[in-house]
Amino acid sequence: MRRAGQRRGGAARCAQAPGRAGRARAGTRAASPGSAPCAARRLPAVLAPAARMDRETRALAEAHFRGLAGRPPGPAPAPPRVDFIAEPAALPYAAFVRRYLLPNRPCVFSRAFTDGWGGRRRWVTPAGTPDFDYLLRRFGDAVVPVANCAQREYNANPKRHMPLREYVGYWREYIRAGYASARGCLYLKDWHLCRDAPAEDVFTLPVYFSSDWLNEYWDARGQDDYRFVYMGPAGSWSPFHADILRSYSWSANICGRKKWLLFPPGQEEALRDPLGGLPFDVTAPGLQGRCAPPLELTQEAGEVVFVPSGWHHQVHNLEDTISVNHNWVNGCNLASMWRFLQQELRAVQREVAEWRDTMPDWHQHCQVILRSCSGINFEEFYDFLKVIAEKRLRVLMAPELEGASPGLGPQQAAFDVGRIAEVLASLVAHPDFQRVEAAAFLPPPGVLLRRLEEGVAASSVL
Ligand SMILES: O=C(O)CCC(=O)C(=O)O
Ligand SMILES: [Fe+2]
Repeated sequence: MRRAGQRRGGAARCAQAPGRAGRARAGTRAASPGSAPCAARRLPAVLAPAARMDRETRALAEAHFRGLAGRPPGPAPAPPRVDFIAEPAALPYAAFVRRYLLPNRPCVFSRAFTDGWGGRRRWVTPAGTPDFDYLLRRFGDAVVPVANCAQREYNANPKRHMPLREYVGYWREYIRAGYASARGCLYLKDWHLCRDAPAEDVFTLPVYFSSDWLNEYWDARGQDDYRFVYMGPAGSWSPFHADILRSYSWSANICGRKKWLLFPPGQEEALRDPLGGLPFDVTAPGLQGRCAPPLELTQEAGEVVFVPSGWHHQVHNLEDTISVNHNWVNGCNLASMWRFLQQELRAVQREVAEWRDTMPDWHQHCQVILRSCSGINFEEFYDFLKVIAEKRLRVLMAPELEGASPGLGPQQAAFDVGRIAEVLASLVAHPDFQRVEAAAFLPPPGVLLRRLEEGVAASSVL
């Protein structure tokens, strides 16, 4: 099973959820001292400024999706360059939605957006390098996932776990030896720092990224999160990939610099090998000229990159670099996530087609494989929609309770409900969803769909 195997070995955050699948594979959580359920941790990120869609932005966003009529957006031409937003005051939330989120275009936020972040103050020396002594004092015993950039396992680097103390010791030695080591170039990736050390104030969630259903869902379930820290020496890099579940990503440099190569959705098709596989390293000889050149940008210390949904990318650390990286999904890329899950299920079904007639619970097995490859199956996707939907329905039906769901103004809630209704209607009609044990669902999906449709009707006058 080349395909499933490929994914199993995929870059953890990029090809796999941090939840059950990630833990089952790598044991990250169990191995991490001090890990605490998300529900119990301080949530500076979640309580940050709220994504409040105004009426006009909601109308624009709804018209955008009406125009698509459930179809995927066609291939959009790559923008000539990546916009740089220098001034926080120059980009209200509504402008971010209009210029970047809906057209699914990348942008870079200046360091002014991260001035004052705890991580930028405490994790960095006056010379702008990682403050190893601080990191050791605070997190020396934490067990962290570390990838070896010199090795390849399917479409990612193999990872192992070690105490941060050992990793920092390696990193210091690597620098002393002129950026070389017999152990190869090691890159600390996908460390769930918020989950493992909830008291550390590293970042303040920028308002643009605050409609974040993946983290809202996992926080509600109290199990996990999609909030990560990366740190590695100059020369460490992340192979070519698109992010998990067609999520957006945002990536902020606490210190150091990164080079990004960004490919608009669809452009990766020209890079496939004869077996349909994607390259590991798009800078390898022989690949140049196969498709339009990627958008290339250098992200400086303190800057934040917004990576849109479905854009493949490859990332190189140009200096010793620490970054905070989150994956997020909301009403604007929910349909892409659902399309992706359906594609993944079809791929799984193709791979195991030969057992279809002899295995009585073949469909159930396909769902199990889907979850282990993609981090979520159809049943959990319903649970995800339900948790997010119910909060929004509460806001719409009882706006005076808004305090219970900070950040969810009525326009935002109304937009979200409309997006969930569209995707849930498609899920409910899907034959593979209809095969899932109905008793697993409370409320029954048809009931939730009706409540959402009532919510959409009621909010049309808002
Ligand atoms: O910084 C890196 O090495 C990879 C970051 C990335 O792929 C992302 O934020 O989506
Ligand atoms: Fe990524």
